Amino acid sequence: MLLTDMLTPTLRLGVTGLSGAGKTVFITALIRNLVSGGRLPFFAPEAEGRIERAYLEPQPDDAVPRFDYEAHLETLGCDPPQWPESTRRLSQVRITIEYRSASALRRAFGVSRLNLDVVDYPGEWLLDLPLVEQSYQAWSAIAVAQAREARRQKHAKAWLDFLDGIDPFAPKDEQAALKGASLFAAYLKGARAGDPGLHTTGPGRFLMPGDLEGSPLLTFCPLPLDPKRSLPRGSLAAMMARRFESYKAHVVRPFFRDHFSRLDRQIVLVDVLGPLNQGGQALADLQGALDAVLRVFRSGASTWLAALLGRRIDKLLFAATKADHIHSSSHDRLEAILRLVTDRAMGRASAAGATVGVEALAALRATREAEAKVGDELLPCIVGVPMPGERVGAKVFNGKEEAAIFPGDLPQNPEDALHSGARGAQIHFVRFRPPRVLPPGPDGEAAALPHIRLDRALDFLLGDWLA
Ligand SMILES: Nc1nc2c(ncn2[C@@H]2O[C@H](COP(=O)(O)OP(=O)(O)OP(=O)(O)O)[C@@H](O)[C@H]2O)c(=O)[nH]1
Ligand SMILES: [Mg+2]
Repeated sequence: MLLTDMLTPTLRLGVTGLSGAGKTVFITALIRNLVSGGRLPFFAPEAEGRIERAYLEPQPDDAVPRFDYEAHLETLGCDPPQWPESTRRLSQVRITIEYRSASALRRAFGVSRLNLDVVDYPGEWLLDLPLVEQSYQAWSAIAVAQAREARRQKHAKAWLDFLDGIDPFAPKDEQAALKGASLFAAYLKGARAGDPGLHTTGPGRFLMPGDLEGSPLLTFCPLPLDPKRSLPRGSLAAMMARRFESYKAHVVRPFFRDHFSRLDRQIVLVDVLGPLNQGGQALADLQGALDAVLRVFRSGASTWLAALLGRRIDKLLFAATKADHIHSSSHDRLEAILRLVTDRAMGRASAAGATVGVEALAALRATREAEAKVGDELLPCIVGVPMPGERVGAKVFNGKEEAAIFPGDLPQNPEDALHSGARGAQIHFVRFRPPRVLPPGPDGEAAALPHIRLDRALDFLLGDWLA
């Protein structure tokens, strides 16, 4: 190793977000914009022409696969363009940025370097964060109550029927554990597939097992228990509790210790628009799930994570993703809803002394803006190619033709978003095809990828490290 490698500072950026929030697209767009010099007028080091070059380093950690940037770009570059698939395993990437410092003194020592380390993982695994601080009994009580809620009950019926037919205090029984775990996993997956806006208590690996497919670590499920009653030795409940603890020890703690405990900066990506499409209940659900996850990141000695944290996250950016689904005149309202949804997490981070930012962004902009005249009124529209099968009224799109869409107005008062009925807010978003990602031209220059405020996000997260 060269001395310069050892002296290069490393910034660990946490990209946090539930499944579908836009992590993989964000990381791909971030790399591409840094490596191929995107249009980033609000990213000061780039705008000031101080970035010499940025490139992907060979993987620093032999045990973790490299983020498959090239494959994601290739997917986006297909004809017709496709979005990357939902992430199934953890991966990591190191981008080295060579830049000239803004300070004359540091410039005198030549080009400076920064390593930027980013991890991508299936968003479902985040649902495991809150488990670490819960006992098996407490988790069971929450999970069983949640499964009985109206929106989830229809998916959970087979598992709830199974629970009604067993005695948690009967002697342990492997077949019962296997059956319970498989019905519980089927419920979580069914709920997710039937209603993508529905968040459950996890465990995340039941939804996205990764390399734990079929592992005994996943043969447990919640049971209807009195949280205050202790579990008799040798009972089914005691066996389940032991496996829950093993899952925490062997799966959850290492995941967070290795990838979340040493973050310097964090961007929390939130898809606010998806739940908005489904109404206030879905938004409240997102609020609850995010709060449970982000709670673990609070500082102070009382959390297990804080105890592990050598470094402290000093800057957090909360970002509402996919802002290209709405006209820019609504971006302020989108930010206001994001503030409401992440209110408590933001409060905790600020109180702990971190700098907190809020932004509506699109890492990869799939639409452009237009105005459509309807009667005497000019409506702010967005124009893009809706994904095949998307509909507006009776119209079903074929994935090939462009359409101008008025998705509706976001509520002026963000509180109203939480209280709207299903599909009641007169808002309807459709998914668009990604923009065409052109291969580099004969001169090797790649065309810049369109985005909305990705440059501001980069400036907030990296700007001062590149000063
Ligand atoms: N229009 C638009 N859509 C986006 C953007 N970012 C993400 N999306 C959409 O959101 C979907 C999910 O994005 P991903 O980046 O795969 O989400 P993720 O957080 O990695 O999800 P998991 O891998 O399941 O955890 C994509 O397939 C796109 O449909 C964006 O900037 N603009
Ligand atoms: Mg992903």
